[in-house]
Amino acid sequence: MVRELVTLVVVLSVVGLFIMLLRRAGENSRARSSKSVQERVVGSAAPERAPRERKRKRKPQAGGKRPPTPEPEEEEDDDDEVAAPAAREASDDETTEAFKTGLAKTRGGFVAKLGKLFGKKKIDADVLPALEEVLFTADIGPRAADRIFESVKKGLGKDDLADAAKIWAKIRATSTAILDVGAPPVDWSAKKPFVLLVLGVNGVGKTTTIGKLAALLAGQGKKVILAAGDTFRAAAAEQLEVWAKRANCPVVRGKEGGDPSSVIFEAVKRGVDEGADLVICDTAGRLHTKTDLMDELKKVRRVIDKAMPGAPHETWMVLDATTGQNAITQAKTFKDAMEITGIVITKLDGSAKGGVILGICDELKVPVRYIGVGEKLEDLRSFDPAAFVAALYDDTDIAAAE
Ligand SMILES: Nc1nc2c(ncn2[C@@H]2O[C@H](COP(=O)(O)OP(=O)(O)OP(=O)(O)O)[C@@H](O)[C@H]2O)c(=O)[nH]1
Ligand SMILES: [Mg+2]
Repeated sequence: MVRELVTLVVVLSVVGLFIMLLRRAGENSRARSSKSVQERVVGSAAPERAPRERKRKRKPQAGGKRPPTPEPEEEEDDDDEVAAPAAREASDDETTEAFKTGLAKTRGGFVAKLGKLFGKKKIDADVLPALEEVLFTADIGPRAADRIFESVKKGLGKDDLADAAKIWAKIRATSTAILDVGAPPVDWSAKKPFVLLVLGVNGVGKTTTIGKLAALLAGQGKKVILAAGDTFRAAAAEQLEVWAKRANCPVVRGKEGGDPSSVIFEAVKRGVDEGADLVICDTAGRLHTKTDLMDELKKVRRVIDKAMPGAPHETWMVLDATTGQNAITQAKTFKDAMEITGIVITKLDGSAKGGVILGICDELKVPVRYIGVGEKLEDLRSFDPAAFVAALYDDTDIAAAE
């Protein structure tokens, strides 16, 4: 009996032990399976987040504009919106209207006289001598005057000369042909940095034009460096610095009375080292008759070429429209002394002699690149021969211009 009881206890203990072992095994397996779920959650979350993080880092680089920020996608869109208006091209109508404002005085001068001639109820071939007189006294230079006059005289028959619209059309076509010297637009990205040297006589508007141009190009996202090559007086560099602040670009300047070549050399070198898009070099005003000052300019050009072989890529002469035919003489003599690749005509807003552009293009065969129509930052217009001619000879409101 005792033996049977002992056997029962042993069997029960073994069974209990077995059940306990089974429970432990079950708990272990649950614990293992819950751990593996946790691992999967973590493991699966990681690849999901990774691409987003990569995307955040990559997007600003793709734009190539700015370092990564916490919300780069939105910032980039904002920037594009801000950048767009600066880079926007004006429509043809806007350009013509803007030219008309700048040419108000010129339109009140010889253009108004033409308007009076052709505005008569009846016109005929007898209009020719009067046309010749208006053109030759119009500050457009004798060559341009002759070219326009001959195109009307030889290009129109007797009947055509009774039609004011046909005469205007001939004048417009010949003027456009004179202004279109066949130069392609300037490609600022053709060189890095693109070096532009600006010269001209005293007070024509070189520094002002450089300031306006720097603002225009910096507004399009270009990195511009200015060179204060007018070391003749301290005020010149200070004036350029004021413009540079407005345009938000650096200026390289030297000591008053120092060598302009070394300042310009340093600016071009800096442009090369820093990967700038443009270096625009200001120079002191000078008369073409002063040999030593013209030699100084030649030295400036040689030194620029040392800092960057092949530079300057453009040399622009600034001319003041209010000086009329003097501007043509200045341009001709400067061009004889050195290569001039572009012209800027300033102060058209204050001059009745805007037609001088015709004479300059006809004599020099150098393209007019910009015109200045005021003293403010925005008063620089890219020159478009067709829009200029349309604005100059717009006869729809010729009476208002008289
Ligand atoms: N109305 C008008 N004034 C202008 C224009 N461009 C320049 N000016 C003015 O002309 C004057 C001379 O301009 P600057 O830019 O100093 O001329 P600059 O050729 O650099 O002169 P220098 O350095 O002394 O040879 C300033 O009073 C300018 O504001 C223009 O398009 N219209
Ligand atoms: Mg100046």
